[in-house]
Amino acid sequence: VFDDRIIVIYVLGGPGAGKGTQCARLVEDFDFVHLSAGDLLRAEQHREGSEFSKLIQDCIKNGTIVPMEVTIKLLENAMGEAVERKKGSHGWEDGRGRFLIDGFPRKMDQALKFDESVRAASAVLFFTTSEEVMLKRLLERGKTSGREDDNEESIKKRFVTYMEATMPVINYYRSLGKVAEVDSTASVEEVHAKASTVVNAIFK
Ligand code: UP5
Ligand code: MG
Repeated sequence: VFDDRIIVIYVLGGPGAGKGTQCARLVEDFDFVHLSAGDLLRAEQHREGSEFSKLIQDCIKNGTIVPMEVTIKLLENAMGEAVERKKGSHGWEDGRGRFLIDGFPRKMDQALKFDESVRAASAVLFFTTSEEVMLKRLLERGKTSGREDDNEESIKKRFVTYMEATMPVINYYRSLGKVAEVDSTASVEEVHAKASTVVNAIFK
């Protein structure tokens, strides 16, 4: 469990909405540690001796959600390591640790569990655009990404999971007044400008 010096912002949005791209940009402006749940799962999938390799691979290919115990453990470990790393260097400027948790929580049970047992999120940064735009971006990326889920069949499944499991999470945080929505249809620069404004407002 992390105390109230740690600030967590969940970054959500459909597959290909631009979560990872925007998080990377926000890290440059604000002193965030960016943790992508998908990247952590892919690293675990390829870690030699991991007992979860096959499970993670199947879930990612089918666009389904890896059991939360696995993902939460990976996130918690990565957060702990980041806090230690920061202590070892000069630390966070104002003593407050800032995390962007990208692509998580994707399902209500994960949201409640993480908020309660790791750290409650202060806000949700929600990137939105049409499925048409997301599909186009992912197919384009698929030409070079090597990601096993950047093909039309997997992408369609990811969209279904997103609508069925993740939208309820966004609506839940919306009911708590925690969601800041950013249209991510425009260029990376334009979206970044809007996202920066939103993050500034969160820290006010
Ligand atoms: N691009 C980005 N922004 C652009 C812009 N404004 N204009 C033009 N192009 C833009 O962007 C996608 C592509 O679009 C890139 O090529 C980029 O250059 C371009 P990116 O920033 O990567 O979008 P992102 O929203 O991060 O898309 P990603 O594919 O990562 O989203 P997913 O949510 O589908 O993938 P994630 O890695 O989070 O999860 C993968 C799988 O892991 C899940 O399907 C699931 O099986 C599993 N998972 C879990 O089980 N649990 C978790 O908690 C998390 C993941
Ligand atoms: Mg991503």
